[in-house]
Amino acid sequence: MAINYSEKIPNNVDLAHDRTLQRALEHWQPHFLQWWHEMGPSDFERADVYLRTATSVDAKGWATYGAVKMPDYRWGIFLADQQPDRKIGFGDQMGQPAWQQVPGEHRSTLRRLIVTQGDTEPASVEQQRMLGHLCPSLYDLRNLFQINVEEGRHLWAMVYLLHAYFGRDGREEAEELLARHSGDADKPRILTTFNEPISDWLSLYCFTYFTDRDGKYQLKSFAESGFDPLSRTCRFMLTEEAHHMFVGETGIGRVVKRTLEVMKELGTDDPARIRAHGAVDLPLLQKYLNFWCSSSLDLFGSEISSNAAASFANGLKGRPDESQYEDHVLRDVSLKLDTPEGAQEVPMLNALNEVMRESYLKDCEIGLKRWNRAIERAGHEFRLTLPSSRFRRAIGSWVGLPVGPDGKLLPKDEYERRLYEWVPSPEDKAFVKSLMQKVVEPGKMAAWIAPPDRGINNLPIDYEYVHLA
Ligand code: BYC
Repeated sequence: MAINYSEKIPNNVDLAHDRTLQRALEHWQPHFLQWWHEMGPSDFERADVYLRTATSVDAKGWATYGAVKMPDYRWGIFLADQQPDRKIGFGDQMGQPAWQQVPGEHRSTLRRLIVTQGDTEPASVEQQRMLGHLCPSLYDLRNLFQINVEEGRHLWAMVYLLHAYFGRDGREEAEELLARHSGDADKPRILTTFNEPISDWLSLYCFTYFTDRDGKYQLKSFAESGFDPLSRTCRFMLTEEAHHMFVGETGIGRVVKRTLEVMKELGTDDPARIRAHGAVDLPLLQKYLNFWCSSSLDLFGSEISSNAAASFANGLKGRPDESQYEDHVLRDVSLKLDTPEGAQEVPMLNALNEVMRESYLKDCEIGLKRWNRAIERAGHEFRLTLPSSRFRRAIGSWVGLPVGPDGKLLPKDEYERRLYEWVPSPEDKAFVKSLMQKVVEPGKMAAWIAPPDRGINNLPIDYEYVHLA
């Protein structure tokens, strides 16, 4: 179904034929806009931004480009097309028809999952609120805003589900999604990573590389859900998500490229000289990777989780790309897990968070291989790595243990003494912050980052992607 843009809330769910739902969402809409005004990108409301907007959910219409002022962006409700006769693809009810309504017995679990997903979307916009003032180029500024408006739309996607399928509880949860705030002492966001400040662009690239990739995995696991409206919503969200990870991967790649140029120019790999020249030395980049990767690993939950087991067995949350597996019930299998107490044989159902975390880590390797190839080609020995999944964990069996990024247990005092060898110290952060000087001349880049290989939608790199008012 094409998206109807003449309505107050653009949608492809035939909202006009459900007056009660339409009214409820139209009541929430001004609250969302007020939140955007107060907590969204600071100060750029009058700028014309070259944004893509979905005009339909198919390949032709999902990316239509044009200059838009962000408050006028048409946030709406877009579900991927329904697959006729879709069946539940995993768990104890595998093969039964997918649910078009919420099964009563799974109501509170589904609501908790949808709320947790929904909470991350506005949280990320809040985290990135001030970055526009420090942008390394207009190209990057536009990408930031594209991500921000789409995270806003992903909030709409979850709020639609809450309003349409969870009655009064759902409407209350939708209000709460605008009331919690990233980093707020009294009402923080639900998941820890979404309360971490993102105050520089190196953090933004790491966040979009690692944390948005968790988003990809979580959305893929919901795309498998037996609750069909959730599956369809997440399938369309995934189309948009790819660009966010692209910003992360190419962003870090451009930082590496620029650093290698500076190293060549200066004929040194001495971090102090590279910093003095206004670029990010590779060991510093490694610390940022360690920080955001380890934080994002927590987002998969505990290695051994009865929540994960129940969600899978009940057909609510599958594994990403469930069809690639042979066994979709997992009642008779187990997995050996390394825990601080030694190897442990765990029913596979209870180990699904870990299964997902491991496939996520494999996906994370792809960018590292690419960046390391560039470093190798430039003739340097240094290699970027992913930290061990036991490092700096705040969730699961390794929580709080003094483990280094190589995965080895250390004496507590050594761990504490050396932590700033592995994650950014206050001085590192201050240095990175000092690099963040706003560059807004079309085609110009900040000195710490190389230009992208190409512009957006086949436009040149020096196109005026954001026309500042
Ligand atoms: N921080 O059995 P456990 C994205 C809680 S990113 C704080 O270990 P479970 C995006 C957990 O809630 C994707 N608390 O784990 C990216 C539970 O509390 P309750 C977001 C945490 O339940 C960038 C308790 O610990 N989507 O889209 O199997 C920009 C024990 O739970 C954390 C989702 O996360 C944490 N890190 O799995 C924008 C999908 N981890 O309920 C957007 C929805 C765990 O006992 N969420 N806890 O009070 C879920 O599927 C699950 O809730 C989790 C946890 C995977 C997060």
